[in-house]
Amino acid sequence: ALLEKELRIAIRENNFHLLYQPQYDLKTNRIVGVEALIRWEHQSLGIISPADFIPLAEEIGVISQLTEWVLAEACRQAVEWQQQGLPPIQIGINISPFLLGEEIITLVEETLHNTGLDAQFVDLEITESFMQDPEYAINILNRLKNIGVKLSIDDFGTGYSSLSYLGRLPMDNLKIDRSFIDGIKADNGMMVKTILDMANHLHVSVIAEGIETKEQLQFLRRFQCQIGQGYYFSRPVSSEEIKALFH
Ligand code: G
Ligand code: G
Ligand code: MN
Ligand code: NA
Repeated sequence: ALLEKELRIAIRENNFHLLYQPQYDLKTNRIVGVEALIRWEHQSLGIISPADFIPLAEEIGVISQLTEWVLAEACRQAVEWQQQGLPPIQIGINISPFLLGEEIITLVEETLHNTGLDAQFVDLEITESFMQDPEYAINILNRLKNIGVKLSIDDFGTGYSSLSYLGRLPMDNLKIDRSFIDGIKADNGMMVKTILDMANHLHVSVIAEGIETKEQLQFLRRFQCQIGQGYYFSRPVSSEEIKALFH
């Protein structure tokens, strides 16, 4: 209850900030995108993980206000980077499955309009749990695609394996959950290879998450995974540090 109260206050006062984790093209080693990750540092409670407060925000019905802030801040930052002369990169934004409905369409449209960011630079990350009602999901996702944004399936492989309609989802990227990258040694990369193969057939590109070792990176390169992110490259960092990576 304390955390609930503090979360409501934090939302009212925008007491959050975003960190950005770079995503690398594994062929060229260039940064092609960043994932925006929300952070909450409470003045007396300290750092509270989004793994704790995002589910709470969903539960108490404030996730839409929170996402509104994340979207606006991430898009504003992307525009600022472009104005500062950085090459345009894509910005990954996590979208709670709770929000996927009519509301998110308007919110994305309005945010793009207000910030002036071109839709092609936004990559909405959506987990598989949203796909429980496939017909509904496909409808909403198609409408998001019509705005011009990119769509990624986040944490792929950990949710509802809805292989039967995966090919009907208008997805641009599939983000392999980091548990599979972590498991490369144990299973000789069997799962990763299988997912890469499937993605290839579906004409979606793959973003490998949670790359922590050189061996994992070499394996992913060898099997032509397109994009990677993880502590091996960089932890999530401030917007200033992202800028510095381009100099
Ligand atoms: O960055 P970190 O590993 O602490 O994130 C923990 C979890 O919180 C991850 O599942 C991540 O997707 C989620 N998360 C981080 N930032 C956001 C955000 O802005 N919105 C939503 N919905 N989830 C986020
Ligand atoms: O659920 P989602 O994939 O959005 O979660 C992203 C989270 O993963 C971020 O909170 C980020 O801090 C974390 N993360 C990013 N790279 C790595 C990594 O290499 N190893 C681990 N363990 N976590 C990572
Ligand atoms: Mn994500
Ligand atoms: Na993920």
